[in-house]
Amino acid sequence: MSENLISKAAEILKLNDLGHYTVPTHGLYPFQWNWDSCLTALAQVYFDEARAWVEIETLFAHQWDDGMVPHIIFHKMDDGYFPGPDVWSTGRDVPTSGITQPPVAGFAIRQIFSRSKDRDAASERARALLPKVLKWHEWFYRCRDPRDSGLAAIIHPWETGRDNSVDWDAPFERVPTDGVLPFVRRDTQHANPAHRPTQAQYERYIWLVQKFRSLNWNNELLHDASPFQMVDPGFNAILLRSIQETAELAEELGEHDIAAASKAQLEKGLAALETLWNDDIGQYTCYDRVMGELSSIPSVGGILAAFAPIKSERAAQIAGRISAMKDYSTYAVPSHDPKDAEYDGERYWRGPVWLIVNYMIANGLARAGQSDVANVIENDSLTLIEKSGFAEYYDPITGAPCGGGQFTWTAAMVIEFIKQSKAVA
Ligand code: 9WN
Repeated sequence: MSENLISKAAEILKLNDLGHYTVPTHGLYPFQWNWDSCLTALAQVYFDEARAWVEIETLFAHQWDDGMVPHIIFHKMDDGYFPGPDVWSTGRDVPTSGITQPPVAGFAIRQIFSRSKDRDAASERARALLPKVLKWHEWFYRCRDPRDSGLAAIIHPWETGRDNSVDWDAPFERVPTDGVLPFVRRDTQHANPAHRPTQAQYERYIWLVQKFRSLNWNNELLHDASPFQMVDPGFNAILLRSIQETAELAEELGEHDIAAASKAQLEKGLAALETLWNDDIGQYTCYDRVMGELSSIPSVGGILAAFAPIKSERAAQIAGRISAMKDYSTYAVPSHDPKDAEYDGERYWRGPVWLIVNYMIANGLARAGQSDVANVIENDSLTLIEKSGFAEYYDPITGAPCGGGQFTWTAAMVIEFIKQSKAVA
């Protein structure tokens, strides 16, 4: 059974592999996406170590001089996606978007390094990537935390990767739409519009892009100029876990300066993450930096915080929260609490289950000793695949497949779940 799933998943990785990078799925997303690539490389390493390194190296070849690693690399033109390079207009030789995505690269690099059989090549390639990863992490604290709070903000919903989460509804009221140039969406031609963000949300996505473009993508200015500055616990948790893995890998490779810098970031960031704990709902929640308010929205962003090395007491509370939601949803972990009025089981990040999120939560919980809930998440994830194939996301009640199909990171997570659970067994 699991061998069969692995070979089907491997076929999808191959289908979407363009040699030095992998597209999330043909048609809907025809370029390289940042966190998709890093999570995909986790699975590539089981079949071809060199190929896994190339996936990450290609991404870092497009790192900006200031340290940012962009969220999309437009390696070759394809007008099937909006917004394309002309809208971003970042002025790069190989065009990229001008914002970033959850920094899971540090985690991925350490995992690929640990699993690699060719130790010399792994050391050499990891050593070359380490300073670049550190530079990216430093960029977050310099450009996205100008008041030194220990937490990085996102300035566009696409940066968290949870594009239309309910978390962004209130701050989006501050984002105007006047001056947005007319555009034609392409996503709704590839996927069911009922599974995608609304037109009103797209107009605000584009207003922010135009605003940042008018500031020449100068990251010294963008944070303070943005009416949208949100501190997402899940995003910060990914950053912190990557920082922790970077510190450990750097130590292993004798890169003591990188290790020391990373440890200092980790200590400060973990203490700051704790300020996002929301006792009323028993999970972390987002903080609106413009308003100075902790939100009370029950989205998966605050559950994903389990990916960071949080205190075991917190991991236990998050495990409890997932179990409680399981009583009224069939599959763990919904991206939004089904009991909340804003829940929508098929619309993207407003309810559906995403395998990458499940993987990171399960991984963190297992490390924190919460293996019962981690196993529930893994079983639900694999059941969804058997029932509904390798979709982009799934309705947490019916298990129906939503969004794009033949999805790379979904396939990668299937391989990762199965291989890792064998490694533990
Ligand atoms: C915008 C590629 C990406 C993921 C994101 C997901 C979706 C893009 C879009 O697809 O976002 O970046 O156009 O909808 O929300 O997490 O990285 O799979």
